[in-house]
Amino acid sequence: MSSVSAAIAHALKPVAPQIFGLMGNGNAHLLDAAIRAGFDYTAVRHESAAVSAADAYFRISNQLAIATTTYGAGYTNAVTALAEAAAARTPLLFVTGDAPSTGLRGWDVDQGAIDAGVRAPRYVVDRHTPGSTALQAAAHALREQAPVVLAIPYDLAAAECAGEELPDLASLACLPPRPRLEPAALAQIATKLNASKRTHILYGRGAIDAAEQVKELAQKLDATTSGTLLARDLLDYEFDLGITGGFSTEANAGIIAQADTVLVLGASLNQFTTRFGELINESATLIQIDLGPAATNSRVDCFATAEAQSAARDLLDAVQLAESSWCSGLDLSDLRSRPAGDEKAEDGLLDPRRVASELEKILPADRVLVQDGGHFIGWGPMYWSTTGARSLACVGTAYQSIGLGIASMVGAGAAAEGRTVVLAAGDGGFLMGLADLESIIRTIDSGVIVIYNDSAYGAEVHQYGSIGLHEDPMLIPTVDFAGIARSMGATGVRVEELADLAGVRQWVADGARGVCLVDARISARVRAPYMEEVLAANKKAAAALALQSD
Ligand SMILES: Cc1ncc(C[n+]2csc(CCOP(=O)(O)OP(=O)(O)O)c2C)c(N)n1
Repeated sequence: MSSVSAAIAHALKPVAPQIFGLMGNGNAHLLDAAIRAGFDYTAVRHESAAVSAADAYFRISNQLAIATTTYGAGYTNAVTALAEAAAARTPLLFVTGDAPSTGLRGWDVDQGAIDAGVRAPRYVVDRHTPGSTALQAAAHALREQAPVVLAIPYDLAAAECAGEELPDLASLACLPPRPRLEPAALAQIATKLNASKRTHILYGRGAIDAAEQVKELAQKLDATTSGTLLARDLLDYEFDLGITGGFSTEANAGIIAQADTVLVLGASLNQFTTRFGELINESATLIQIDLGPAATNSRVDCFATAEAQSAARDLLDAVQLAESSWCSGLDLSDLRSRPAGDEKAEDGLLDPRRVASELEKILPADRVLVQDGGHFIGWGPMYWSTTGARSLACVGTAYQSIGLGIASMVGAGAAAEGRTVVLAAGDGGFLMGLADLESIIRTIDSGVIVIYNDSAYGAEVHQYGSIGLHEDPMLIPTVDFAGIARSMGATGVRVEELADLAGVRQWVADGARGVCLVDARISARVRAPYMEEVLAANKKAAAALALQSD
């Protein structure tokens, strides 16, 4: 005889041995069983951190992790992070306590309804087959690339259960065959690519396992390439232009605008990637290949459903060696250069671009980058390098939440394999995630937290202060984050002058061990180029609306 919780732990240990969690009545037995079974358990201080850490763990390691909370209040504390994982399609297993099987108590909520509301598939264990149900949930997460909830009714957590025969995860998780290009679509796209004189290949997260194939296809087509934010640094290719869309350089965008054919592999072509429609020349042919059933941008001329790796391989066989010499004629000398600004902006506070570009020279190069959301979000991808695919995680951007990126550092740290984890955050988002600064300092071997501290919810100042809304709700009293970090045992460096970065240099020179928090006192006046694009698009939309109502 074993308990339901022990059976779940026994089944999941070989599948997802990493747990992030916070205990309570609903998961006390599960955590006891998991720790006895030898799971790697990381305690966090707010339940949303459990889910965000498991989310980031997958994004960096490509391995499934478990998040666990108690029922009711613990569960609802995690819901925003669960909605983010669902929107971002991150596989993880959220093992949570739930109301007893006899019905809701005063302190329970209908968790099934909430799971459905955030589009998280849900499995509920019973006392007969808890291990099999747990494995089915894990397999579902991997197969469908989704966060899956495994609910343990309160009255069953410690209940006895008889032994059960466990299914084989590999057969449960077996991916359905991923779609290949239909012959007619393959021929049609190959014809368009053969006719092209200046081809650009734009790859996204869906092409992250297709680096070799994309590079070979680009070489054969004499094509330039670029990646979306989440696929940056994928290719080691001399005509790769780097990051595309709102965070690209002007030189990069100028080259993409010359392309007469753009092949998009595994990218959804959202408004940031397309620079609100400005990225791709109006006369260019736009081809999109993605897993979904239809084009995700109305500008697409030719769409085909297929998985990126096989599509690139099939196209490689189908296209002719290009005769053009577009790439070799390009001037790439200025490609990565960006304005770094002076030390200070007009208000006497630091220019964030300069802070970011100085930090690029100081921080250890072997790094993983995690980011929260906010106006600052462009500075990291624009000024900091990372180490290949799966070295950048932006937990929160799919659901457009701030605050989740802070604890994502805990999950990225567990997956970083010796690399330094660098977190970029604003003061607003960091205050929201502050509870887990303790988890970060306790668990990260080598980490840097850069806070772009502008004493404001800067994104709101740019979007709403700029159109005359009252700024009081947008402002934050200046917080001494370096002091907070020191009080919790980390290194804290307040940076008001570039010379203050000497404290960070020293931390690196001392071996870059533990956590160094950089409290960068930046100006809110330096607006990121992507924000200019957002504001211009907002203005255009408002003008169109005004015209309609005239
Ligand atoms: C949970 C949540 N609450 C509120 C918002 C609205 N919001 C978007 S950006 C932002 C400001 C973020 O400020 P900060 O973290 O200081 O970064 P900054 O914009 O100053 O760079 C806010 C409040 C949100 N996206 N998510």
